[in-house]
Amino acid sequence: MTHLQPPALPLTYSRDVRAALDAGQAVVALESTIITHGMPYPQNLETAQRVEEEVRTNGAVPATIAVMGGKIHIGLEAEALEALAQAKDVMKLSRADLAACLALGRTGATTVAATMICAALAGIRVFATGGIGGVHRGAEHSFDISADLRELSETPVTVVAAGAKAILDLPKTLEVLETLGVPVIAYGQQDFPAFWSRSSGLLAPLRMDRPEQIAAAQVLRTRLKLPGGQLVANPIPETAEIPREVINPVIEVALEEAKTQGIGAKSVTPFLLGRIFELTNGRSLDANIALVLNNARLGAAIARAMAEETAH
Ligand code: PSU
Ligand code: MN
Repeated sequence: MTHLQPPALPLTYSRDVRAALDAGQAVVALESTIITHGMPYPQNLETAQRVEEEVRTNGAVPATIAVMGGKIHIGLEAEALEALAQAKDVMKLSRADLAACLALGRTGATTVAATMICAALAGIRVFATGGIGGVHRGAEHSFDISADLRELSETPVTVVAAGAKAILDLPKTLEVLETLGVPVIAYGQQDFPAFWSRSSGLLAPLRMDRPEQIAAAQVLRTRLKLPGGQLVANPIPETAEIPREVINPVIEVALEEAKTQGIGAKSVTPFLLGRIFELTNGRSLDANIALVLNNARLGAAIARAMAEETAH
């Protein structure tokens, strides 16, 4: 009896990423919402290129993920990255939108949740980004809780971020992560970082100081049949930090504007980040770039450790 082959996944790989995966080498997934819904052109393109370069310099292959031309791209060739950075009408894709974007033949940028889904499909287990989505302030009224949190509990990818974005309610975000069984690991310190600042004033539930430990924990999680990934909270480098007392009043102003202007749903995060950029005269963007580069370095180290771990 012949078995029907399942239809091929709508994935397409860049040459580098295909070769690295075939050889069992370290690969780090990168999201694309940060490119299309986070930074203005051309800083978005320059940053994306620098982040990819940072991953390479640290011994891993970068796989920037996006939906273009009816396919999920695992790694973008240089021209595709340039096209995405200038594209108009790009959908912001989370778990709910990924299949719809493909069906519509539209261009879509992947959030943390969608990047995790695509990375896992491609066999990539480490992903570096800026900050994850979480529980928004006032969520007790708006119910606005990012799908990123549930994704971390379901999809086996270790996400390296500078904590959750400080525009969020961080205590509630940590509570939901705990409820969902997501390990939250601060890297090299006790405190949970707050994106632009090194500390949120909250303790992280777990601390690790070496990439090998983080890699081993992800491998063990899967071996124990625990679904889901891990959040690695890597503090922004000191030289780029914006102290809490400086950024907090700015966040308050942006939140107030979002409220009066009735900004909701998917637009909240891009709106707030955009306003904070304007209100800090670009300082928040410089900090954002520095922390993403820092996360790319750590992501590469974890991916190398994971490639070692599974080679034995
Ligand atoms: N970085 C940006 N802009 C963004 C995001 C990151 O500069 O919009 C995205 C991330 O991709 C994150 C998402 O996964 O915000 C969370 O959005 P939401 O709260 O709508 O789930
Ligand atoms: Mn939301």
